[in-house]
Amino acid sequence: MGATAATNTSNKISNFPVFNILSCILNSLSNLLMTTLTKTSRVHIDELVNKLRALPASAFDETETVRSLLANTPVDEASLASYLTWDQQHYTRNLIDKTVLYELIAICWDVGQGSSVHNHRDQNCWMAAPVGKLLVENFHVGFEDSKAGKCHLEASNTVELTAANPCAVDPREPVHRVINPRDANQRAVTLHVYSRPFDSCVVYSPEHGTCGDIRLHYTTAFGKPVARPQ
Ligand code: CSS
Ligand code: FE2
Repeated sequence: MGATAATNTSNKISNFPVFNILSCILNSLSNLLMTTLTKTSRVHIDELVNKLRALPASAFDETETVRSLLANTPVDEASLASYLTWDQQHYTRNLIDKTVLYELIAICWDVGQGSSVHNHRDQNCWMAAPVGKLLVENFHVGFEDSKAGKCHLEASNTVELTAANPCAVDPREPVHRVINPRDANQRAVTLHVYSRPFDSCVVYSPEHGTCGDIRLHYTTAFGKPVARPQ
C-alpha cells in the first residue's frame, strides 16, 4: 500500500513541468479576463443614478448598502463628461442628481489638489473614484468647541480611494480630508453621495487648533455653470 501511494504521488500531474507552465498560462489568461471584464463592466452614470433612486430611505441610514452599490456599479468616465470642470485654484463640485434623500456630486481634482479637513454634519457620505487614486486622511477629534472655534485633532488612519475601493465615511470618526497626491501626477474624478443633501460643513485646522463653518457651493449643477453668490 505504502509503495502504491508513493508511486501515485510521484506520478501526480502537478509534478510535471509542462503542467506548471500550462497552469501559469491559464492563471494569466484568467487574470486578463477578469481585468477586461472589470473594465468593460463599467456603467453609464445614469445607471448608478437609477439604482440610487431605487433605494429605500433606510439604505441611507447605514453605510453598507450604498458602499456595496458603488463597488458593484463602477462608473464609466466617458459618461461623466458633461459634469467635469476643472479649476487650477480649487477642486470643483458638480451636481449630478439630488433628491430629498441624497445628492450625487462629481468632484474634479487637479494634480495636487485636496480638501480642507472637514466634517459632514453628522450625515453619511460615500465616495468612489472612477478616475485616479486619492487618499482619504481621517482625523480623531479629541475636543471641539464650535462656538469658540477651538478644537484638537489627531491624524488617525489613511485610506486609498480608487475605482476598486469606494469608501464610506465612518460615522464614528467622520472628520477627514481628501487629497489627490501630487506624486500621482494625474487628474482625478470622485463621485460623492451625501445623505441628506447638505450645503455647509465645519472645517478644521489641526495645526492651529481652530474650526469654523463654511458654505458649500456647486461649480455646476446638472451640467450647467452655477453663479457664485456675491
Ligand atoms: N466634502 C467635500 C469633498 S471631500 S469628501 C465637498 O463636498 O466639498
Ligand atoms: Fe468629505
